[in-house]
Amino acid sequence: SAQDLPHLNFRSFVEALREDGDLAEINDEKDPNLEVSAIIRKSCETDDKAPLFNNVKGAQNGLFRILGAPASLRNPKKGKYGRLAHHLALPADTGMKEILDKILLASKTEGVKPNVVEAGSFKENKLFEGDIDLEKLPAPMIHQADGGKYIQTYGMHIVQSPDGKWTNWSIARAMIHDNRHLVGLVIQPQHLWKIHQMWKAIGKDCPWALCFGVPPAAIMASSTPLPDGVTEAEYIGAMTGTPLDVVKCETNNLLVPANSEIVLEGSLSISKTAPEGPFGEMHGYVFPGDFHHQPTFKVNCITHRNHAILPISACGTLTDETHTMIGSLAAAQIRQLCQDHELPITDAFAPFESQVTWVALRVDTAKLRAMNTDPKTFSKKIGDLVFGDKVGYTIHRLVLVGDDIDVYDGKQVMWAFSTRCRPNDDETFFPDVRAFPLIPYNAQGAHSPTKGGKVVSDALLPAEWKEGKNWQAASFNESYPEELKEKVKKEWRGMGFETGA
Ligand code: FMN
Repeated sequence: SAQDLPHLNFRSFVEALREDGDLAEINDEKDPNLEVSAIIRKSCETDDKAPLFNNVKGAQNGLFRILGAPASLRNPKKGKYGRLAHHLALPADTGMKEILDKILLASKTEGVKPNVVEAGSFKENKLFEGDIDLEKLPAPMIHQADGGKYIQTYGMHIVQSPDGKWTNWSIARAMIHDNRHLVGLVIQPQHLWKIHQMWKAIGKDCPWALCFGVPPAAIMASSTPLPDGVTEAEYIGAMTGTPLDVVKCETNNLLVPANSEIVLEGSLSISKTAPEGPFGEMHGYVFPGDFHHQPTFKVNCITHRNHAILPISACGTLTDETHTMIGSLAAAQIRQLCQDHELPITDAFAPFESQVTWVALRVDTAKLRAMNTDPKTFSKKIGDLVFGDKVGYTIHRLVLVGDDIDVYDGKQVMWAFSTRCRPNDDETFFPDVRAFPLIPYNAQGAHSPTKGGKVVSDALLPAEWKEGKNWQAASFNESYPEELKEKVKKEWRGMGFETGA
C-alpha cells in the first residue's frame, strides 16, 4: 500500500538508502557512549553514507538500533540531496528548488485528514510503568560535553491544543533526565511552547507523545515552521496525496503514525523543570557546563516495533539535518510569506556557508523596478515582514540578490554579498525583533540573547534598482560568445580536462 512507500514508512526509507548504496550497515558492536556519534559526525563532515548501527551496545529486547545522518548530504554522484528527496517521494537527484517547491505544494490547499486505523506496527511491544527505565536504554551520548544522553534529536513531539482543534507535530531536542523523565527545549515562539502555554493557562499537564522513525514526510513537515493552527498530519496528507494512517496511543487520546518505530507516551509538565543542556548545537558549538532549566516530560508507556530503529542527528559543524532541514525549510516558508505579501521574491535559501543564519532572497528585479520603491523602504518592509514572523525566527541576515544569482549555490551568494553590498550603507538593522538565542553571538554577548541583531543586506547594485544589470560577470558563462562556449565544452574532455564538461 501507499503507506509502505519510503516517504510514508521509515523502514522503507532505510531500504531505499540501502538500494542507493547510501547505507553503511555496521554489525559490529558500537558504543552509544560517543562512539556511535563520532562515526555519524565524521560521516556528516565528509558527506558519506548514512550509518545503520545494528548492534548497539546495551540494546535489549529490540530497543534499539540506530540510524545516523538521516537527512544529511551524500556524495553528489548519488544525488547530493538524495536523502531529503526520499523524504518527499522525489527522485534522488532532485535539486533544492524542487525539494522546497514540494514542501510548499500544500500551502494553498485544503488539508487531508489522517486515517484512524486499529493496528500499528509499533504495538508489537508494550512497556508500562514498572517496566520502564529510560536510564537503561542505549541512548546516545552525542558530544563529550553534552549535559546528558540526547535520545531525542530526530523524533516528533505530538501535542494538542486543549480544545482538540490543533495537533502539532515538531522536532525539539530532549535528553534523559531520570528513569521516567526526559527534559528538553520548549522555547518561544515554537508551537510546542505555544501549546504548552495553553495547558498552563488551564492548569493541567499537557498530554504528549514522542514518536521515532515516523514517516519521513511527517518529519519534514514537523521541522517546517507551518502557520499557527495548521495540523501537520493534514498538511502531509495534502502534500503527498495520501491520508496518513494513525493509531491511538495506549494511555492517552493522541493519534500517532501507525508505522512508527518507537513511541513514548506521557505528559509534558506545566510545573516541573530540570537542568537541560548543554548540547553540541546546529551552529557547531557546545559550551561545557552551560545548562538552563526546561520543562520535563513524564514517560508512562513505551511501544515499539521489533528490532526498532532510533534515528538520530549528531548535529554540529557542517553538514547535518539541522542545516539541510532547519535552514532550508525556514527559507521555503520565508519565500512563501514574501509571495503572499506580493513581494517580488522568486527563491529563498539559507546558505550552508552561513551556518544557516542567513537567507538569500532572489529578487525579480523587473518587478522590483515596477514597484517604484527604493532600497531603504524595500529593505525595511521585507525585514519587518520576515523578522516579525515566526518563520524568520532562526535567521539573522536576509541578503537581497538579483536575477543572475542562483541562491541555492552558496558560492554565488557569497560573491554577490561580498561585492555588491556596502557594509552599513546598504544594510538596514532591526534592533527590536526576536533574536535566535542559540547563535553564539546572541547567547554569549552582554546584550539580550533574545532581542535584535538582525539585518537586511541589500546586494543589488544601484543599476538593478533603476534600469537593470549594467555589467557582465567576468566568468565563463557571461564573458564569452555562445558559439565559443559550445566549442570549448565540446572539446573539453578531448583536451584532457576531467571535470565540468
Ligand atoms: N527546534 C527547537 O525549538 N528546538 C530544538 O531542539 C530543535 N531541534 C531540531 C533538530 C532537528 C534535527 C531539526 C530538523 C529541527 C529542530 N528544531 C528544533 C527546529 C524545529 O523543528 C522547527 O523550528 C519547527 O518549525 C518547529 O515546529 P513548529 O513550527 O510547529 O513550532
